[in-house]
Amino acid sequence: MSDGIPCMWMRGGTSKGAFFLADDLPADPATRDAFLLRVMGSPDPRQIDGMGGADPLTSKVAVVSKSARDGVDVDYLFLQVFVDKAIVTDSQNCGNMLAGVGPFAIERGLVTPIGDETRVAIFMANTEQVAVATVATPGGIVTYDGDAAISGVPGTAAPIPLAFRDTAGSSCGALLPTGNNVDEIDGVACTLIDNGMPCVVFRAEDVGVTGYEDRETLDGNDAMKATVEAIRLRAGPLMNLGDVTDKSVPKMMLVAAPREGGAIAVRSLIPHRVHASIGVLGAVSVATACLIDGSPAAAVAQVPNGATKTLGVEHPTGVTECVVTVDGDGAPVEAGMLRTARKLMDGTVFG
Ligand code: NQM
Repeated sequence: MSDGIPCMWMRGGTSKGAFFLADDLPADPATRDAFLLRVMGSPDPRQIDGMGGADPLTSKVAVVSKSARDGVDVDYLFLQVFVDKAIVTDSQNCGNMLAGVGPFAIERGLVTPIGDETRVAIFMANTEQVAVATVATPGGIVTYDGDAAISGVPGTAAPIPLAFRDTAGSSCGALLPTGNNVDEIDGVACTLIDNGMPCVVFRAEDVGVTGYEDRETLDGNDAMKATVEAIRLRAGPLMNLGDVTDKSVPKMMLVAAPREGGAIAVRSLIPHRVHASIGVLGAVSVATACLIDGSPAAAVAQVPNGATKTLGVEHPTGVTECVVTVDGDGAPVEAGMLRTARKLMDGTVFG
């Protein structure tokens, strides 16, 4: 497609990518996906002929439109553009790109700012759930400047608190899709869990690593990655996700005891590269796994008391705090996380 399309490039949380109005993109998904592959420069490990940053965390797309749903402002469809394969998938959500959706929707006139903080209710089309973002709009104008710091991003920016309800079973139909707290796959005790992101949670030591390695060290460990991928391919159908060969879920969460004052240490494969930090809904899901009796996560986690728990998820570049509220039976009912976002470019992109 030689004609360009209006596009805003934004950092959302610890991810980065393209934000489009749905009406600006081709309506036919195959034509749209071919365009997005060209925009990112995929498939190519360097994405040299496109805008992607040669990393799954910077090869992401948000498609936003005004919502027709009651009490909801905008609909958000997330698309992951694979770096080295010609795949564009809607099989997952992205809570990091979600942080950019509120500011983008206000900037594009889909939402009218109200006062110094504008609440934007966002329907996450991938999993059909609603998240609420609070965007700083002093004087009725979006600001990206502020004092909030999140691990994995240098400096500070305006805070964008995200609140999630009813994320349990977002893609798998139930928080624990097999009905079990623990399933054994290839001899490894795993918790198959979905509290916003389908995840397989297991002890790092059970696949031969400590869980404290940096991203590069784990990314270079081909033997560990092969073991984890075999578990993932078996877990997919058990989690009601079908054949996950060409899907970006489930995420693989290698856990260990916390060392930095948090609740748990995690290294996540998303699913073929190690995350530089941790996904938002991935963090919510692994934090929830810490609350599941007998799970590999609970065995090493430090969990605070009380119905509203702040659980620090330690990752390769810091600690991400996740607030999970549980009901009288200990079941998670609400989760929240602080994110920030930044507008990087607003213009025309060519595919
Ligand atoms: O889990 C990466 C990210 C994500 C997803 C991934 C995310 C989430 O950090 O909600 O944000 O797991 O593919 O952007």
